[in-house]
Amino acid sequence: METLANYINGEFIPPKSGNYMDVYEPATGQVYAKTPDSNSADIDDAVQSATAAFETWSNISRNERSKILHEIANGIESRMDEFAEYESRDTGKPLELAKSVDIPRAVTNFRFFADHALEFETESILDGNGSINKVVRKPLGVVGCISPWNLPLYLFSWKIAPALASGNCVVGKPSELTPYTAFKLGEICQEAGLPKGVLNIVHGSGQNTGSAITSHPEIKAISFTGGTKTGETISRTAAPQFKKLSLELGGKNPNIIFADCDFDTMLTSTIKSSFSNQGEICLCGSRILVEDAIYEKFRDAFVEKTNALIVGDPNDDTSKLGALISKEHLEKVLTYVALAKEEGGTVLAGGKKTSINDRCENGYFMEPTIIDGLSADCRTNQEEIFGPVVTLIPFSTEAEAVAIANSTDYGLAATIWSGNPDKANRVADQIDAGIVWINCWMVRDLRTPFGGMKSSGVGREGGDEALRFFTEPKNICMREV
Ligand code: TXE
Repeated sequence: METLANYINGEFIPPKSGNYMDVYEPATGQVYAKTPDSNSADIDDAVQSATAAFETWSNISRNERSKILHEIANGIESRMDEFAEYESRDTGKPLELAKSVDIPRAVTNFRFFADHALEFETESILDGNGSINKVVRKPLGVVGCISPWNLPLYLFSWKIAPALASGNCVVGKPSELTPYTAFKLGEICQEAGLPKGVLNIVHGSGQNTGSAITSHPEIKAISFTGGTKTGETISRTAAPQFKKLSLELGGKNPNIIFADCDFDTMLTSTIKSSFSNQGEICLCGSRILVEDAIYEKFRDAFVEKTNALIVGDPNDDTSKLGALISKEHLEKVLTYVALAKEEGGTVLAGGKKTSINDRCENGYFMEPTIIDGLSADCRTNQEEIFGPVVTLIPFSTEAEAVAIANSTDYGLAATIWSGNPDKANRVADQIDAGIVWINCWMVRDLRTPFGGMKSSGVGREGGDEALRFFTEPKNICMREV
């Protein structure tokens, strides 16, 4: 059995406590590795090495930093298949998805910020009375990046890349459920020539390792993606220390389908937005709002397509859904199906745990599930399930669709399907969400702001927003003599 190590000051080292946690392969239910459960002593070491590296890293040219980030991207790309296998093994997601989305996007994240940091502009303001204000942006110092299990390297790199590109040194922690690609990233950094201590990857639980990062006085900012409850806990520790905080939290995203949409394109996309990555993407559309006029037509076609999706071994090319992340998470998702029934819902498709033969017989698989007949305000329609479960809700007017869409505590993303651009834009304008897609889903330009409103988070990632987050502006006002 493989034993993972922390990557601190450019070296792979064991946790000081000697404590480890089991890493499960969700598709088989078997433990395949041990990962450190690091504590504050390990975080102290990581912060110390990051602090020592900061002087040099923040002062080398942006071009130099950019070159090294490109080398990291190249390194991951050259081991694309291998990394995709690791990611699929850790998460249970189809290998094909890890190959086509997760790992390519991690490569793109490093490339994008390597280039974008070179184009990042600062303002200078002339006041008309002979003074010039020059705004300079300085890196913060040592920052903490904490990421979840659903898109492990994708989301880890989405934080690390802008932090490094803007001159910070990082103490990063991947989810303890999916540590492997972050562990291997250490090798890539060594090969890419990233100076020691610039990036430190410390493994462990949220309770021990995560909270040691959040509470460390020398860590100037926390960039976090994960559950809303965890976001609250982190805020309680970090806010009184006046750390900068970027929190990307949960969602309960509406997918609003008007009768005048392009039905076939909408249907194909809605299958993806419902069940990609077993529904374990914060941007998945979990509440499908359908205009009365096409409710039955949509319901029947959607059920048919959903029933045709193959849940199977992530290594099989035919599998569209793999395993859920853990036994506990599978049980949580099944509990929501039971709750939906109690709340008066009808299960139109799926609803059950499913078994896959051979090596996957003990894996955490579940049928893609569709439920209708629920009120918009019941718990099933209000709480994030984060699995392959969607609900159908009919509506008759634009105003009703907007009211239902906005009726949850969340405000991350929304999708609107309509052949009428005026209507689609009017509705988009009224939806409380950080991202609204019209006639598409998951189309991402990395320059755009990414994040949520309400309980879906604070702050934005992506493009200039991320570089602003990881830097501090200083205004230098000079009076011309
Ligand atoms: O998230 P956690 P989990 C949501 C989704 C899911 C729920 C729980 O609803 O069911 O979150 O998932 C670290 N201090 N999303 O359990 O616990 C933890 O170790 C510091 C939405 O994975 O929030 C991990 O590295 N860190 C989301 C990271 O936080 C702590 C994607 C996320 O873990 C900590 C994933 C603490 N006290 C889940 N406790 C999205 N929006 O993309 C935990 N962590």
